[in-house]
Amino acid sequence: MDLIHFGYDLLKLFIFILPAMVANGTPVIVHGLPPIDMGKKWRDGRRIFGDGKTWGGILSGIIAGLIIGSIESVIIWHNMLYDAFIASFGALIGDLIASFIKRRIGLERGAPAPLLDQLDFYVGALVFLYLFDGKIFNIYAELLFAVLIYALHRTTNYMAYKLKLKNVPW
Ligand code: CTP
Ligand code: MG
Ligand code: K
Repeated sequence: MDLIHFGYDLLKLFIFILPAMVANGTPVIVHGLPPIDMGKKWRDGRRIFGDGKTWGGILSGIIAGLIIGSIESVIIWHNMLYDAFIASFGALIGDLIASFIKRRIGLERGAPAPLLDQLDFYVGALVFLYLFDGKIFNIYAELLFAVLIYALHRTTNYMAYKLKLKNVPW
């Protein structure tokens, strides 16, 4: 494989995923307002999503993703706002689906679910970018990025825990 082309594919993926990464991280710091499920329970008696998914988190995530998209638009001189919105929205939906799955298998809010916790937003962003933006990326770039995101997620969450932004280090 041509290294320069692979480098270009990685950079392209990075530009499209960065708004999603920021949209995913912002709710940890800026959240609030009622929980998305409004406290409602599923038929199994457990919460639909739980208190870890709030409207404030969705709102702050979308806004932060759009800010990154605006900055990118200026840097690469190409309007990235729609792409940033789709990627951020997909990231937050992916995170929501992961919480739904966690509640259905009986995991409490904040309990660790390895791989799911770290990659939910990334898969959500990629799926949304494909479905609503027609974007397809180099699969090897996507896989390498998954490993990088996993490592970055573990590191930043540990730091957020040390800074007392999170109660658990995952
Ligand atoms: N958060 C939020 N709204 C969202 C996503 C995240 O308010 N849509 C905030 C919550 O304060 C949440 C924190 O960001 O606790 C960390 O997010 P995450 O790790 O995804 O949630 P958990 O608390 O671990 O809950 P779950 O078990 O459902 O993943
Ligand atoms: Mg968590
Ligand atoms: K998550």
